[in-house]
Amino acid sequence: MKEFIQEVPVLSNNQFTVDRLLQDYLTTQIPGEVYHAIKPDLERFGQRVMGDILRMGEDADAYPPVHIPFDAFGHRIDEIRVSKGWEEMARVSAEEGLVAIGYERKYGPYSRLYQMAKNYLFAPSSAYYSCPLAMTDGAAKLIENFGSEELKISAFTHLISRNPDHFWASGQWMTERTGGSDVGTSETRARKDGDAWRLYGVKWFTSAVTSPMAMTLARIENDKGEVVQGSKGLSLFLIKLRDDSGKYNNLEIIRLKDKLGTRALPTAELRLEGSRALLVGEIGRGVKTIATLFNVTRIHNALSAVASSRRLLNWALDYASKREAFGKTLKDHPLHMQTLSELEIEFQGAFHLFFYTVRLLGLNEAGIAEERKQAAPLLRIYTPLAKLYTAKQNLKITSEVIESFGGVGYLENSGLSKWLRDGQTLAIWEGTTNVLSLDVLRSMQKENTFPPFLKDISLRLLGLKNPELQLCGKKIMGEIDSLQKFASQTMSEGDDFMQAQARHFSYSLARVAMAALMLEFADRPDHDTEKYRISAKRMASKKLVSLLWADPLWREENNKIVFS
Ligand code: MFK
Repeated sequence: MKEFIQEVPVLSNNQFTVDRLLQDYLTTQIPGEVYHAIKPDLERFGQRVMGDILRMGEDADAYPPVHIPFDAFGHRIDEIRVSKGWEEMARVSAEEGLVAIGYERKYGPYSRLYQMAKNYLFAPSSAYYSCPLAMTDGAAKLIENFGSEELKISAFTHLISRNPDHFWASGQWMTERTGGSDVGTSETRARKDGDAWRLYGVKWFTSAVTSPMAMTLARIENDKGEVVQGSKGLSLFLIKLRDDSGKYNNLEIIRLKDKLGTRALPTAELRLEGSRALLVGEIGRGVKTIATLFNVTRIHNALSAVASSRRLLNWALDYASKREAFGKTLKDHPLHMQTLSELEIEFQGAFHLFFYTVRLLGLNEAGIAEERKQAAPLLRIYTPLAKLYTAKQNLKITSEVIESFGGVGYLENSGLSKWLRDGQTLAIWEGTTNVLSLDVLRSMQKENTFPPFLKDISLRLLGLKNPELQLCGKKIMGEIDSLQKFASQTMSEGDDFMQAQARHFSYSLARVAMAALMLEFADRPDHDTEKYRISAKRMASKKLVSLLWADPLWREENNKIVFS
């Protein structure tokens, strides 16, 4: 009797040419001559991420970094040994312009779409080298906006270099023992030493610690050693890890973190013992200034989430067309197909949410004055929305894809379990779901982002031409009404009330935006839209808005539910 052995599912050897949505999206959002110019590079890169880059990523995952604190003679050396694959990825990132493209701005406002499309192909093959790239991109943007002329030469040029020997990745050391969310309680001190600043303190989570530089926060002491408490006392510093002779800049690696996932990425605890640092931006404006950086990394976070979902779905689709059970392939089982199509629709929504945020970033940086003005408040609210929603959604998709492989999906050597471990970080680093939901409120309260958000969506819905899609648009307009009413009512109930429902509210905004963007995309006459029309209609027919119309007793009730 012939034994049953399953066929191994495979991924296409070109992640660009196989990605119809990505190609259609870029075709419709980028002028023809620009797309014509960048397409060959994307096509080539789509293949490369399944070739040598994938092997680098596999090597990096197989050989996680190791910390060697002392040499044989007892000298403190704090060597971090990383895999060959990880080292090579730094060089490839520079050569491929994965940060540079965003700053060369060769294609004006479309440069960010090009850059992020490339990173979207890269991230799932990179064993999270996407993390240092995200931080490098954020640091570049920060220095471009706030750095002195001297810093633009001594650091910025490295961050955006295409020359692997000149390229620097940057770290972002925000987290201390007092908290990753409550950054305002950070304890690190900055003391003046002649013209320089010296930092003293412990940084608790420092990702990509082998990067040559990092951006970090510290509290400046006055002559009497006193400091201003809270986030208003924090200033931003650039720190180089090593001096010109290659020695550490008065810092010690306490240990590498033993993390659930992203194990290829060297994340350390550090002690700063008088590390020389350069002040960036105004004294006491550290949190506000570093927000420029983390608003970029949050967009990269959404990128990693959406790109991972795509890669995993590609796997699940191939498996569904090969694996037989109950006498037919999985794709011929109605319930399996229903599950996969729901995941695909969710994925498409997240794809649009992410890439729309990227378009806004591009317009905000390189658009004409009017475009910049319009994009600014939208970018401010779409950034936390895209980050918080896609991270959670990726976890759901990852879990479903693993389940769709049955028992094999639960095996370590199927290669699937790592995605669940790695994906969990996307909902934590760069701000948890709750912190980001509160940031959505912050953007509404401080920067009045809600009216432009609603107006932008309404205009997109009102512009629909296809009668079926118009009907869907009408339904969403009704939901926008309820969002508006809810916001004005709850804002007047006070902060506590608004905060308690911030997550439901943010999810509702994200889902309404996803549906509107999908409808608009499906309505375009310039590409074959049947697949997108069906998906958009299905998305629009879902319950998009889910709000807590709580009464004033809600807080007491929550206490009873949780603690009594
Ligand atoms: C694959 C992708 C990977 C990405 C790489 C990840 C590697 C991991 C690296 C890490 O470092 S992970 C840790 C990241 N940490 C965070 O994301 C911090 C999470 N916590 C928050 O975001 C808190 O909300 C926050 C620290 C901002 C709260 O600080 P405060 O000081 O209590 O809040 P406050 O007073 O509201 O804000 C201070 C100022 O910043 C205000 O401006 P003003 O002083 O002018 O009033 C705010 O408006 C401004 N601000 C806060 N968030 C902002 C912002 N401005 C613009 N955009 C924002 N998002």
